[in-house]
Amino acid sequence: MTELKRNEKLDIVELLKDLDKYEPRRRGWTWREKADDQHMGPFEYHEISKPLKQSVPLPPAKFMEDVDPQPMQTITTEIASGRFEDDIRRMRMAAWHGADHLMVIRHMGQSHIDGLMEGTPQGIGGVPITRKQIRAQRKAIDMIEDEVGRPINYHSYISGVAGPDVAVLFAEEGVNGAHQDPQYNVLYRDINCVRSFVDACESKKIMAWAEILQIDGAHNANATAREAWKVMPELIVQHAINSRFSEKVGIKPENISLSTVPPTATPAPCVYMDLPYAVALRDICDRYKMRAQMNTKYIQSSAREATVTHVLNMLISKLTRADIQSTITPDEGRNVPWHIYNIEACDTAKQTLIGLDGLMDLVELKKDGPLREMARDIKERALLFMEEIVENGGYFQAVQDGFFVDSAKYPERNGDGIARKIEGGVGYGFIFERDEDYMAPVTAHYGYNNVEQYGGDPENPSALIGGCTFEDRSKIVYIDELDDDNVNVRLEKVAKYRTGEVVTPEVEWCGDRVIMLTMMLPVNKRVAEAAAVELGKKLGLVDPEVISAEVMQDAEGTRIELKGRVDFDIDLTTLEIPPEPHYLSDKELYEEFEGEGRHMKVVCGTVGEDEHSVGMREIINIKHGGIEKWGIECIYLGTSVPVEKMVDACIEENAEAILASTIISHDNVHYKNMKRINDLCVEKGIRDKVIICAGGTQVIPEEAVKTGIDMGFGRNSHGIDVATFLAEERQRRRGEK
Ligand code: Z97
Repeated sequence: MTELKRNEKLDIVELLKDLDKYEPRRRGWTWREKADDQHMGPFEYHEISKPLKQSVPLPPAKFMEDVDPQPMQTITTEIASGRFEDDIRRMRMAAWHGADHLMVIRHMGQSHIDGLMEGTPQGIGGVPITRKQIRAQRKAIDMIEDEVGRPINYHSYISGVAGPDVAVLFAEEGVNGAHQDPQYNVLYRDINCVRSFVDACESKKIMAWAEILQIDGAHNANATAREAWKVMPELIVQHAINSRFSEKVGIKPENISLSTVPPTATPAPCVYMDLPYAVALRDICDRYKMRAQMNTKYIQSSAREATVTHVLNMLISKLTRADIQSTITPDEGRNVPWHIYNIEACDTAKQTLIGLDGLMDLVELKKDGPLREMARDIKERALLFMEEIVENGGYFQAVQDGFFVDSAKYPERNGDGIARKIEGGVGYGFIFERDEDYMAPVTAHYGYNNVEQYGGDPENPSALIGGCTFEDRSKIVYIDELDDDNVNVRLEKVAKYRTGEVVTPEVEWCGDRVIMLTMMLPVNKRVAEAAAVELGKKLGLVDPEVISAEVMQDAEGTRIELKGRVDFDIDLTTLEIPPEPHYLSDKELYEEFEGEGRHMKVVCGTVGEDEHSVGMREIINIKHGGIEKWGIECIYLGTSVPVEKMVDACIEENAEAILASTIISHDNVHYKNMKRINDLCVEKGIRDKVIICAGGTQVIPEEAVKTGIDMGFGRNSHGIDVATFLAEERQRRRGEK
């Protein structure tokens, strides 16, 4: 397998070669490990995990020795653009930002497909779970995890009538996590309930063998319910049913993860409502892992709003417990799976969880009062719900009677639950008792394999056929894509982008050319939406569309986010890239000016007959990133300072540099002043001891040095430019550069 290089794109064409021979490295889920050393850069942490080998730290890290502490929680990102080759690149970006649980959510309801899919599902769009797709992605993830230095969990869904077949495929291909919950099939996909539970026995047995971490589907009740905060008792019931069922089939509790969701969002007083719920759930289900799903029910199209909900949800995760933290983005609200939002949400999770590091050493949840009373109330309602299911004749009957996803708070009922018939739904009538001569010479099969009568060993049933695909991978049949709409065709169409000849914007797929514009239009929402589309057209965008509109004030204005496509590429071969500005780091500058015997004194002022003062002060003043920041002592002489006075002050103060500001430029007086400063220094015999710099809006550095001074600083110069120059000029004079 080729090694990825941080400055080179992942080569998808190369990756797709020899997929028929690919074998996954491992089975099962991997958790982050606590770092032996909780000390990183200038900080002491409390519960950070082992650091990454390579990553993209949070933006402020540059002020803090570039540290990139990783929380203990696994961070999930959901990736579902419908083109697996593009998703692979997004996976790499997400991993660099701290994701180690890559969940492939499909475009269309995978569980509507009744059998295993091979080849390309031409015509239905989206990505189903084909062996090819899984292998390509798992192989890429192997490379990515080597690159970042942390194992990455690959995740998909074991649902639908094909659930058990899918489970086998996942076990064979090294999938590490999967949603599996027969209640999801029943309620949301109208698959027959008996069939769903029978299938789940087989699926869960296989998951147990492959040590796939299971996530349930309780959060879907929250996302579907009319008033999501009312379903709290039911959420606990759904978790309980799937978890106990899974344990009985053989999944270890540590591989069972609850998909817990804070049920509501602001403007509800959400922490007041969500925290007791989180406490109640953990009281009842503490032996299982917690996958904290973000609230998706109320998410709208605003990135800001989604982020605040996310952060509030993570406060609950920290105050209680979460082993896996999800990162849902506004994409969920507007159905646009865009790279940038995935990455932003991973950063939001990392930033918040690290920001809350050590929280529970500082605060504790009250042992009495409303928190515990509300938690107790939720638990009692959940228990009563469960008892009623039993009294009513069991789970299937309860589903038929519409117990679930009812919009009232249990025990109240509105009669609007999702009711599914015991004798109905997809797959009804396709459950058969095993015949006497039934035989299943396979590993991880639910129930009786019945191999004895054929001379087999019940302890090792697959030995009868020399091992099933779990033991003998040569029996796995790999089928490549067979239709025209396949990855090779798609890659060919975007070849020019992959080779780096040209570049065009991309949000989801290579070469999709989509861009987003943010604007404020000083009109009401309806007018703003129409005007924004018109504006997009005038800018030459193809198919401009408003994706988010927020009222600033009904008459005064609306904030609009507009998306659209450009119809051109940028030719990279003719692009002129200006050199990167050169700055020394804070650390280097502090070392230069604060080290033993390194103190630097400078005299500064605006020279000639020139009353401009702001520019010079901005260069000096610590508040605006001026050179004082790094310990340079500045003797400020004011404005209209005669050049003689500048030079005399330099001698008197024994200063190392003269910084002259000169804005007025008629008759080239600015350059004349520079020359006079230089000449005076020569005359007075101090030129070799003093660094002379001059700056101003009309100063061209090349012209300035021609006057004999050391450096000129033009428009848009800042303290950092001057400090970097002073430090390096000093080093040059010391003979170090
Ligand atoms: C999450 N944001 O992270 P289909 N089984 C279960 C599910 O919850 C889902 C599927 C199967 C969510 C994921 C919604 N969940 C998105 C328990 C989907 C997928 O192929 O779309 O029918 O099944 O949990």
